[in-house]
Amino acid sequence: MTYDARAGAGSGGCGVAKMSDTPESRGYKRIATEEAWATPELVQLYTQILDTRSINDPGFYSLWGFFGKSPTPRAKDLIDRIQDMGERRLNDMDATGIDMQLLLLTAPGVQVFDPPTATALAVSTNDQLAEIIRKHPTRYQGLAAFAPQAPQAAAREIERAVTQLGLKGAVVNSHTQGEYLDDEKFWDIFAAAEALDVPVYIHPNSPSPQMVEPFLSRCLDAAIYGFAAETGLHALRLIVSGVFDRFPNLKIVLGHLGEGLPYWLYRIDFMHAGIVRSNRSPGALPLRKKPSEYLRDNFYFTTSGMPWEPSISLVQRLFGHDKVMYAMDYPYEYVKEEVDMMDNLPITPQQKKMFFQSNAERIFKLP
Ligand code: 1DF
Ligand code: MN
Repeated sequence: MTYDARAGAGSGGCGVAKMSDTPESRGYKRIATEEAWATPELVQLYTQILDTRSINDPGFYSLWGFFGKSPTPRAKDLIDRIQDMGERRLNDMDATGIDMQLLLLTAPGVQVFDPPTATALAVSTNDQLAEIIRKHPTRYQGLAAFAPQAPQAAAREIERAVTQLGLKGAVVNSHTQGEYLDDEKFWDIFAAAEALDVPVYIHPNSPSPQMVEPFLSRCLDAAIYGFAAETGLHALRLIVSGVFDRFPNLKIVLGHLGEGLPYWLYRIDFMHAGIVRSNRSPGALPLRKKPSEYLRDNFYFTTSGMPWEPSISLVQRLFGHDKVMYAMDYPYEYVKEEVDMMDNLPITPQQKKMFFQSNAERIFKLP
């Protein structure tokens, strides 16, 4: 497969869905579960950071630098699309046959700001998202942003967003200023999600400042690989820290088919057992289950940016057809042919409906 995904993404030349392509004719709705949006306010604040270099996060500047002083046409196009929650986005969804988007505030969300700013921004962003969804409840649903920098306030905001605004879970963009959620100071967040019975989506971010340098120097920091290294590490840290022994009903969603972890499971289980047996580190204490069993019991997976049958079928085989959901990753990924490819996955009609529709409806409790 040789195409320029970046040139294709957001170009608008992605083809138009056939008139006959309806949920009724195909037998399922297409629900895309990792779709990015941003408020004008957030874009403005990111622009300020770019102008003043006011944070210490090389990964941020690499990720958002494309939108710097003289943005390319593609950058302008992306920035327009990510903020447009009206006609343009709805038309783009129609053009690729997407019935509903689950909206996630784009990476790194509010996690780069100081705690009070980030907490206030999460609240106002979630209010705006709820308003957008109220206008188009059959086309949009969404997850709550929150600020891990202030864990107690974050837990309260997740509860407010779910119980009062009707959002369907929460999204975190991996590390927060180099910190990971396996630190117990963050666990009120997991307690809230578990009590509300809603998932936490761990969305990628650039590798943390501690590890980004060797990625940056070969331009491997973002979606090409760095996101998966960072986010897979985050998920694995949660597992070996015992988060799921403490919160056995906590549900985590990973995009990009599990950020590489499914492929690694045999080795992770084997090595983890040895590390624990030899008492190698206070950071790796015994767990009730094997790492792979937490991935099976507590995790769900989406296909964002990974429209490739061998990888999709591996994850379905390992964890079951009830654990894998469709995602596009609009507007970063916006390629009609990828939707076509997934329509033609070699699975039964019943499994296809689970993949595109009913898993998302069940896991996110969509209306
Ligand atoms: C990109 C991709 C940028 C994803 C993102 O946030 C992002 C990209 C700024 O390709 O430039 O979240 N992504 O989810 O794959
Ligand atoms: Mn994404």
